[in-house]
Amino acid sequence: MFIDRVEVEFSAGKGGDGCMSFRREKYVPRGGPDGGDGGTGASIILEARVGVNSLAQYANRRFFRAERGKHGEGSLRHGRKGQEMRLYVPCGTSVIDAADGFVIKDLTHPGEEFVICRGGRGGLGNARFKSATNQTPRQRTLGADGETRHVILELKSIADVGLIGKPNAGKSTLLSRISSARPEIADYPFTTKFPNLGIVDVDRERSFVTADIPGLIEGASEGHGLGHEFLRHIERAGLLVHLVEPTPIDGTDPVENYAAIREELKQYDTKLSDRDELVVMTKCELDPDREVFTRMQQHFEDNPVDHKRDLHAISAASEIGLSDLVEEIMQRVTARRLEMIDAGEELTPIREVDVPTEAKPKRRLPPHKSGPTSSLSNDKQARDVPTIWGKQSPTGRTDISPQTNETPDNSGDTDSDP
Ligand SMILES: Nc1nc2c(ncn2[C@@H]2O[C@H](COP(=O)(O)OP(=O)(O)OP(=O)(O)O)[C@@H](O)[C@H]2O)c(=O)[nH]1
Ligand SMILES: [Mg+2]
Repeated sequence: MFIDRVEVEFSAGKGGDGCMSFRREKYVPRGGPDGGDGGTGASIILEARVGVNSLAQYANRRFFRAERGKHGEGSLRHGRKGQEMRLYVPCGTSVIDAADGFVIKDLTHPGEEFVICRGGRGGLGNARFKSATNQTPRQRTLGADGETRHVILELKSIADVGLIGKPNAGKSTLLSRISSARPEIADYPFTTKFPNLGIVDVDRERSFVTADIPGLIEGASEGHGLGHEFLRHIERAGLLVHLVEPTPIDGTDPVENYAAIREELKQYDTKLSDRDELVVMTKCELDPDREVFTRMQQHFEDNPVDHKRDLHAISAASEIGLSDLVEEIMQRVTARRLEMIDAGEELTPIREVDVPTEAKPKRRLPPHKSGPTSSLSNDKQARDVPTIWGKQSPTGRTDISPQTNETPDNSGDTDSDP
């Protein structure tokens, strides 16, 4: 299930209470205060991760509570701190304050993380209060409450290109032809109900991410069709590819359809309607005389605002114009990426393999196994081998006597003695 907006409440763990205790032991007079501190409560951390594609794990759970710190105990034992709670979200998730609506954090890069709720501090045990003038302190403090936050998690997909157009225009078909994504395709409107992302590999070095979203219709801003909420998934895209089919099944005029979708974009956000746009006439084999194509060109000439828009004709079915379109998109995406780099912005890696991973910390060996004397380690010493005679030479080697089981001949020496 694809979920792109959830409302949840996060509560960090409470700190453990400090302990009040005195050492009482036989033969230990005046043992003194020995109450330990409480442990810190666990914090909640949100981390963006490549491979997490939806907020589905938050859909059926309203509250997330982290572990509390344990209380302190006597004999100066401190309470254990709570185990931090790390939650993963897709790259492109905005964390929004539910009450005031401001964006707390935008998690766009893989590995980007932040502490959304900090755990409460543990209380102090009475041993902390001892002093020359307070030798039997009966004070201790209680653990502090952890932070609580009521937030909205909203996913705005990260894509370089957004495909827009009326239902049935051929958006999903185009995505399936140029990338390895396999969205649902059918000859009825609103086949696509949630965004699909696909990576288009132009050649070995160059690739871009494309987002296919549900079809827009006139009045989408008033809730017609599937509404226009899903336009947020192309908000981050630097280039819009507007698909227009020449022979809509509902018999509407393609040029009017184009103008209606432009109007819907303006209604959603003027920033989105001002974005760089390529207009693509799909199913061009159904318009052999290029009659609709010419009318579309005429429309751009008549409308100074739309004058600069490039018009392409493609056919996903007969693969006409696809490679030219992909090359044109790649060039525009590359130009935008260079602009972003010049502006000091960081580019988001598009594949898991592109994400820099921290080198694994080397396992530390104890000195007797890693130092210069490691060869003398007990592990590498020759083992005593039990023998039938049970005799061992001082070098550690077992002396094997001849089969006759004779003892070394010392008698001669003895005899020679005077
Ligand atoms: N003849 C022809 N048909 C096409 C072409 N491209 C797509 N189609 C057909 O057009 C129909 C709609 O295609 P989709 O890709 O599902 O259209 P969509 O824009 O994703 O539609 P929604 O998801 O409903 O918004 C399907 O039956 C496709 O087979 C083409 O180049 N030529
Ligand atoms: Mg579709």
